[in-house]
Amino acid sequence: MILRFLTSGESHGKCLNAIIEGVPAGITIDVNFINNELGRRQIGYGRGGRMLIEKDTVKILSGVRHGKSIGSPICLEIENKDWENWLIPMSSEEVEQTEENINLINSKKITNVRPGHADLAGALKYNHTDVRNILERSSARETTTRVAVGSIAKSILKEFGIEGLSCVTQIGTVKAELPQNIFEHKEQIENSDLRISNDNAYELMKKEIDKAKEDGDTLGGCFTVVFKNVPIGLGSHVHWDRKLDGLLAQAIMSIQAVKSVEIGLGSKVAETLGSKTHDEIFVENGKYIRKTNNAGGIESGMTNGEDIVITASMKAIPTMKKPLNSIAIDKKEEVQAHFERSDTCAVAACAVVAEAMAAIILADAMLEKFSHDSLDEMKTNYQNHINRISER
Ligand code: EPS
Repeated sequence: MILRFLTSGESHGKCLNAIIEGVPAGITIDVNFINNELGRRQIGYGRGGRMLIEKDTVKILSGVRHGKSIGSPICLEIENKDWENWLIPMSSEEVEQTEENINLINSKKITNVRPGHADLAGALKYNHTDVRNILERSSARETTTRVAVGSIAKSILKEFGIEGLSCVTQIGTVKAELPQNIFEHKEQIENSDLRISNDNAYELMKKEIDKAKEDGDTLGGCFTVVFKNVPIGLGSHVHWDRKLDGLLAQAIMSIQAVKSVEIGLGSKVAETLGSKTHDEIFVENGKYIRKTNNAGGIESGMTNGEDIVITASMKAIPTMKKPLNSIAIDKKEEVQAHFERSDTCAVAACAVVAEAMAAIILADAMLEKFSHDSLDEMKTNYQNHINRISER
């Protein structure tokens, strides 16, 4: 990858960080845009108490001068406001062994592993007796940094008119329609705290979330991410690890609680005849066009100029107020799983994180195709590519 990044930070640690390498010089980096993206991740009917504590905002520590990237690594920092409540249990330094401190640390120690979370495998793998050492990093709080990095990727894509948007299509058993052109419904989606495009399913979805909350349970769902104006020829057919659909699927599958990722028709290809699956090719005003987009904008690992359409499903969050049966790993005794604080439903937030992950992969593919030292160089190469295609 050319656009590489690392993130660090625990859910209740001091802050979250990201270092992003490979951003060309000359990209407009607007701190308000990044903060707006962070805010979009925090919205969602059914989210928990943590979102009332945090108002995620970014500090840009390096790589940007006077609002433009300079080609050096960009370092981002997002403060955890909740850190103030965790100074002793999450201290990076040794703490004085007073009775008060020991009690504080012990009160935050976790041994009752949560089914469905990283707790059991993580504690055994990393040889921890306190499962908090796993929970802190496996928490979906980590997705804050992905959205921050994604907003830098979106800033690169924006220079080429490439735009992404997500829309929730299912919460629990309630389905909402995916509009034909989701960009025409952007305002409605952005104004909906469930990220749905029209109100028909809204009350039913809310009811289902309320019911789960009342029962101490949690809920999953589905969402779709669409990117438009993506040029033909990103990715490659020549090798497995250069196929863009594979890269997008990995990036989105890596988001906490995501259990399936589909592109275009997705699993429906199994039941659809070839004649109804493949998007026939036409020429209109000298341009190659399709009248359908079952491929979701990708054929044989390469973009074909149509919208990139990715659908994913998220499982219900495993931190539950009404806990499942589990085991305490210190005594191997039957217990109820640990509950701290949790969201009842975070599908809308997950959709925003998926937009960010898809943006990172698409921006990387743009840098690979059109060079990556400066935006000017990239734009020249991009225009040559577009001209060459239109002349054929
Ligand atoms: C989240 C922050 C977390 C959780 C949630 C998502 O904060 P806290 O643990 O302090 O409440 O609210 O993550 C989970 C429920 C989970 O199981 O990972 C966030 O910032 O999105």
